[in-house]
Amino acid sequence: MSIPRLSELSARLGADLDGVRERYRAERERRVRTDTSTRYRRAEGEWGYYAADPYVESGFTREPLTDRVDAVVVGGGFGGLLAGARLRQAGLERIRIVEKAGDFGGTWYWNRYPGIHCDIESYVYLPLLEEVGYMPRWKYAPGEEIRQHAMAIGRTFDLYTDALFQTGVRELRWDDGEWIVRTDRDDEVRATYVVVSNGTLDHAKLPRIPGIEDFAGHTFHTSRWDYGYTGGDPGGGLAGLADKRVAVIGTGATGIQVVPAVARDAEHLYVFQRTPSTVDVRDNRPTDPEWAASLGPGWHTRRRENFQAVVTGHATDEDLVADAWTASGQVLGKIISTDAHDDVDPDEWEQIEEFLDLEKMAEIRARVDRVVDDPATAELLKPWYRYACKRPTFSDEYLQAFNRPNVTLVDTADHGGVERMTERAIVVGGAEYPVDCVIFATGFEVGMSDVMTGRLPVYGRDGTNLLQSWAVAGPRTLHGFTSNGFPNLFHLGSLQNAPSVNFTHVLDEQAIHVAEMIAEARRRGVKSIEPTVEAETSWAETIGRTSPDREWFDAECTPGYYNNEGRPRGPRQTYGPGPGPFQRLLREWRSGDGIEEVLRGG
Ligand code: N01
Repeated sequence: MSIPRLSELSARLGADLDGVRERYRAERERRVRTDTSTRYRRAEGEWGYYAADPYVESGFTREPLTDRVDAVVVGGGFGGLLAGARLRQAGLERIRIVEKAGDFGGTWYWNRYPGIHCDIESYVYLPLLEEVGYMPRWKYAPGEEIRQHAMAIGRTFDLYTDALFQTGVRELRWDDGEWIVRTDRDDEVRATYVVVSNGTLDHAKLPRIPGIEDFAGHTFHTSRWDYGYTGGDPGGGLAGLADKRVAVIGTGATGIQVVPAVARDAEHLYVFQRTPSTVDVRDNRPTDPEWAASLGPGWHTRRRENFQAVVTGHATDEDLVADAWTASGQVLGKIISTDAHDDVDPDEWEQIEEFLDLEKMAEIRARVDRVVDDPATAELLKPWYRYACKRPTFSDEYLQAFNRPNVTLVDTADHGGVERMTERAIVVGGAEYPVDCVIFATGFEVGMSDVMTGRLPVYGRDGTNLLQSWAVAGPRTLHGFTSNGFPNLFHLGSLQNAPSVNFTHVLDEQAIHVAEMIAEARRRGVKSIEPTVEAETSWAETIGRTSPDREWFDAECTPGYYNNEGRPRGPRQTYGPGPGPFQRLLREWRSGDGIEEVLRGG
């Protein structure tokens, strides 16, 4: 993909750049919140019922376990499953995944709302397809198919045998050369290695809407869909809503998928929007059996590497996925770090990117006009911000839902969101909308693992508390995985690492890296995997030097979780060149002298 020249772009667009910038600024101002710290509450304590597991019977009990395994993996989502699978391939025998849900699947276990699909192509999103021998049935898989695949990984790699479900890890403590893993069921499991992969979209957020506790109708969060109330299943058929007035609050990636399903079955649906999402083309289709049969070994790795290269703006001759994500590769640079344009003058690239962004956003808004019949509703659904300010979304049903007579869009931007709830209604701008049911599509605490929030305390050598040891100078890791003083403990996730939009790919590369470090240590009879302080310092410098400065960009975006609700958040702590170069760096480190640094203590 070649980069268009600036002169070509400005001629092509003839855009009123200042006018658009001014409009973006004005739309942002409408949404800036001054009291952001109090806008959300966690679904815990007296709000804990919003987080209760609807998929298991309550009252499950079992005897506490006291035993010893090779590895404990904290979390049974794709990160934990990939860690388990790669450790199994590395020859570990006793692998215990500890998961607070009733089964594997992570986000796909919890999120079963109607309409749920993965918006990344299934052939690159679902991991271990060749190993499990599975071909997804759709280009964009429904959530249940993804959950089933997670369970199939568990079976294929024999991860059920030692798994503990409905169990939360409470503490990790290094003791005499191994980890003691304590859980909320009083287990005390000793493990040589611990891998922490407890997710970043785990804790549901509820807005602090005044009067929320007065509402006497039915409410739930999308990540705990109440099919007992709505009827139906993730495929739809919500017969229980036929005589109900329903409110959906939130129009992010979840709201976009939920709204069409509820619109089909509810007597009336009110969609409460604060910021419209970008809604791009979906074009889902069943898997072509001939294409599937034509794929040779290694196709999955090739395809997901190609996807990663294209969405990070790296010129490639082919775009295998060819969808709305890859078409936007050149304007995703503010979401996924990349070194793809390092050979262009940075100021010139900023201008080129802004023009490309402008073009993309104009296309997104033109689609709203084409699809939505009522011009006033269409106007409200148009996003006015730069593409990478918010998580892009994709749907061929969402905008169409607003053409139905039983669907009303209620814009809340001028009121900082839903203003108030009463016993029977939602209030915005003084107008009351009586409803029977309120569905919160208000998202999750994002980007914070339980280790980083302190929910999961970790004590290393000499009882040092991991979070406290990072309190002064910030996180200290080698490549985001390991820390001095915390031997044989590995983190998966985004910290001091290189995230991307296809997160299962990122997690798999991380799981492979951890498993290969452990395999090498075992080959050499080395007991302890732990970086030196010097290696951590050097990595912190690399992160500090390369981590992208997005403060100015974030400051111009509408508030949302991508820009920390509009508050400055300091350096991003990611590896600037991006996921491809990071994965290459890890491979070279493993095959070169680098790995010597962490293998100590034989
Ligand atoms: O959550 P969100 P989500 N009054 O935080 C609104 C992943 N995901 O569950 O934008 C009115 O994005 C809020 O408004 P605003 C993906 O990574 C993936 O939708 O802040 N509205 C926003 O519209 C995604 O990014 C898939 O102005 C209020 C919404 O609630 C992440 O999950 C599918 C409000 C929250 O949106 C989270 O997405 C689905 C109030 N008081 C999700 N408070 C895939 O397919 C909040 N809002 C891979």
